[in-house]
Amino acid sequence: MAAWARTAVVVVAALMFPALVESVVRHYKFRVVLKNATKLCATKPIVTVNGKFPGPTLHAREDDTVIVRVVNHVQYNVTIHWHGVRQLRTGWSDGPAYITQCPIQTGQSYIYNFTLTGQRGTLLWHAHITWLRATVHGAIVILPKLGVPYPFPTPDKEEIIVFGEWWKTDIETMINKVMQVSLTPNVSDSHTINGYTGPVPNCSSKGFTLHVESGKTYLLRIINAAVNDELFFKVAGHQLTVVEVDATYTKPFKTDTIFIGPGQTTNALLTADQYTGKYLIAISPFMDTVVAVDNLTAIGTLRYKGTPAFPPITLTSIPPQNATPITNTFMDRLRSLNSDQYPANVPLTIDHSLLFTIGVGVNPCATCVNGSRVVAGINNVTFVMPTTALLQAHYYSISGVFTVDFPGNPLIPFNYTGTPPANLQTMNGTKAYRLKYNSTVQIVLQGTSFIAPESHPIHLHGYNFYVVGKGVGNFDPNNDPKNFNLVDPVERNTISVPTAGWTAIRFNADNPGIWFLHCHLEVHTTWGLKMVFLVDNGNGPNESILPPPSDLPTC
Ligand SMILES: *[C@@H]1O[C@H](CO)[C@@H](O)[C@H](O)[C@H]1NC(C)=O
Ligand SMILES: *[C@@H]1O[C@H](CO)[C@@H](O)[C@H](O)[C@H]1NC(C)=O
Ligand SMILES: *[C@@H]1O[C@H](CO)[C@@H](O)[C@H](O)[C@H]1NC(C)=O
Ligand SMILES: *[C@@H]1O[C@H](CO)[C@@H](O)[C@H](O)[C@H]1NC(C)=O
Ligand SMILES: *[C@@H]1O[C@H](CO)[C@@H](O)[C@H](O)[C@H]1NC(C)=O
Ligand SMILES: *[C@@H]1O[C@H](CO)[C@@H](O)[C@H](O)[C@H]1NC(C)=O
Ligand SMILES: *[C@@H]1O[C@H](CO)[C@@H](O)[C@H](O)[C@H]1NC(C)=O
Ligand SMILES: *[C@@H]1O[C@H](CO)[C@@H](O)[C@H](O)[C@H]1NC(C)=O
Ligand SMILES: *[C@@H]1O[C@H](CO)[C@@H](O)[C@H](O)[C@H]1NC(C)=O
Ligand SMILES: *[C@@H]1O[C@H](CO)[C@@H](O)[C@H](O)[C@H]1NC(C)=O
Ligand SMILES: *[C@@H]1O[C@H](CO)[C@@H](O)[C@H](O)[C@H]1NC(C)=O
Ligand SMILES: *[C@@H]1O[C@H](CO)[C@@H](O)[C@H](O)[C@H]1NC(C)=O
Ligand SMILES: [Cu+2]
Repeated sequence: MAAWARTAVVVVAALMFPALVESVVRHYKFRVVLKNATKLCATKPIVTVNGKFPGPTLHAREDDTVIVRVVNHVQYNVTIHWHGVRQLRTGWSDGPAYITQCPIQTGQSYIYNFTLTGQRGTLLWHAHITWLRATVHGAIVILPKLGVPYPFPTPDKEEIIVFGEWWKTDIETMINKVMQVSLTPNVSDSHTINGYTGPVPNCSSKGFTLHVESGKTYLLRIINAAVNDELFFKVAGHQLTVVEVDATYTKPFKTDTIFIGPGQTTNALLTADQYTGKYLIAISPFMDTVVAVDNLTAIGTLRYKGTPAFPPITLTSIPPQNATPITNTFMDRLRSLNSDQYPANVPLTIDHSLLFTIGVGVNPCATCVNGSRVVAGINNVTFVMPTTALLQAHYYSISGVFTVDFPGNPLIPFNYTGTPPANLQTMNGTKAYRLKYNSTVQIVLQGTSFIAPESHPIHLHGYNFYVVGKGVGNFDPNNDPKNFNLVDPVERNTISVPTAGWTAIRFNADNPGIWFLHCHLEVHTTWGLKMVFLVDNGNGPNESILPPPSDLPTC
């Protein structure tokens, strides 16, 4: 054990240098510990990895194997999810609690072991149990294979920029209390940029500063690790060139505003084309419906080398909170690079054509405030968390844990974005939708207007998907597919489905296992906006789930 730990420390130290020399096995040690977060102007301890907020960055190259030993030293159950990592055949390392693994309990440890295949760019890791990911998250940087250049001009420097949300109150206590009586969770007290809060009353955060030199180009690796908020990002006086999202290359385009949902990542080039000065960096929330949101703008500064001590700061205008057109323009401009080297392999024939309604509902609840509970669901099913991990239940054929009757289409079609029906109740269940190995899937994610229509960032584990179409209102199966982009649609793992609208995604089910699909607004996941796919093993030698590791936690 001691020798192993020593190796890990040496390797982590070597990774402080950005030039990773060869494709290897990279070891990390994640100690989950309480830490007083000084950047957050609070003396209250938060749950962190290695005492850092945001947590440590995983640096690796495409084709590397990453081994992370997670040791739990806090009073909470913990799991870690490597958000966007394909986890080909290694679902045991995916991380969502009770879906692919039982939690790592206090005092226990677990080794995540996965290979980065066919991906390069920026992703994130985060806790995937209760609301711990608010403070337990960090960046994953996957460099191209050694000798393979970026498909864009090589930047002079790279910077990681992580957005988050911060609550003054203890977040685990809050969510437990809220769930007992069914209240709407409090919105956060501040957004954060690399752990620094914005201007919060009675809080003297020094704020995040990005130091630049005139004439140089920076690759910003931007991560939205916020819990519930889709965000806009701007840098005063500078354009950004988007080159990659969710660890897939895009056709480059220039923009002054980046729209980014929780769980999404965006790489953008920023050229320091001014001489000196200070420029405002701002993140602000997007919310185009009547749902409460943390409406504070978090700010930082971009500062040129050689700028005198107290320069005036160049400001920028914040997009209106309900700036739906800005989100649409941004999403519509995202296209796969689709080059010979990085083709867009969009499935052109579809084996499973699914329509999933996504939204909230209201169920009776005797012990709740007002006698009812706000829930959420997909195709009218509110997902009930099991107490045995589904991947184990599947692998060992343990019956009674879940059923494979998740409806592929609404059982009762209705006007999804019209006047809601009088009955807003949902069904309960731990249901999976089963897919044959290598079958092709199209899902139309259809927002509903129950209570309030809302934009939902939907995340699929184990896969990237192509975003072939989107629109407002109800999906029209006769006409909308005529406008699908099957040539160069953006490829990603998380997509914001527009408020009272729909988004169509396609993927090839070439990764056997149990894979979670859920809203990445934690409030909606908590309410049940989640389901799983069961993807069968194939017949070939490399088409089955690998056996579970010997240290897999038990429930
Ligand atoms: C956090 O700070 C408080 C007040 O200074 C102190 O009492 C407490 O021990 C600290 N906790 C940790 C985990 O450092
Ligand atoms: C990681 O997984 C590989 C392939 O299954 C296995 O050979 C290796 O021993 C594992 N490493 C650790 C540290 O568990
Ligand atoms: C929610 O916020 C309100 C007002 O800001 C505060 O009084 C209350 O204690 C918070 N609730 C929880 C559970 O933290
Ligand atoms: C309970 O009902 C009141 C009155 O209709 C409403 O204002 C309040 O938001 C409801 N509370 C919850 C938790 O739904
Ligand atoms: C800020 O601190 C002052 C003095 O301690 C206190 O009176 C005031 O209520 C605080 N304001 C907020 C918003 O917490
Ligand atoms: C932000 O939200 C609070 C309530 O949560 C509200 O009182 C305030 O007016 C809002 N501010 C803006 C600028 O919308
Ligand atoms: C669905 O509802 C919308 C909004 O009320 C309405 O414009 C539309 O005509 C309705 N569609 C159908 C098929 O009834
Ligand atoms: C959802 O399921 C509940 C419970 O079975 C039912 O009462 C309700 O009508 C269903 N709603 C829809 C839109 O299918
Ligand atoms: C749904 O499940 C919850 C708890 O998991 C339970 O309290 C509720 O009664 C169930 N509702 C229905 C309609 O089965
Ligand atoms: C998967 O399906 C595609 C067609 O969609 C086919 O070209 C490919 O050979 C299949 N791969 C395997 C491993 O069966
Ligand atoms: C299976 O995987 C191994 C190791 O990655 C590889 O050497 C072998 O060629 C693969 N076999 C097939 C049929 O793809
Ligand atoms: C931690 O996980 C175990 C196994 O599922 C469970 O029995 C226990 O109740 C959990 N503890 C907490 C505090 O949630
Ligand atoms: Cu996730």
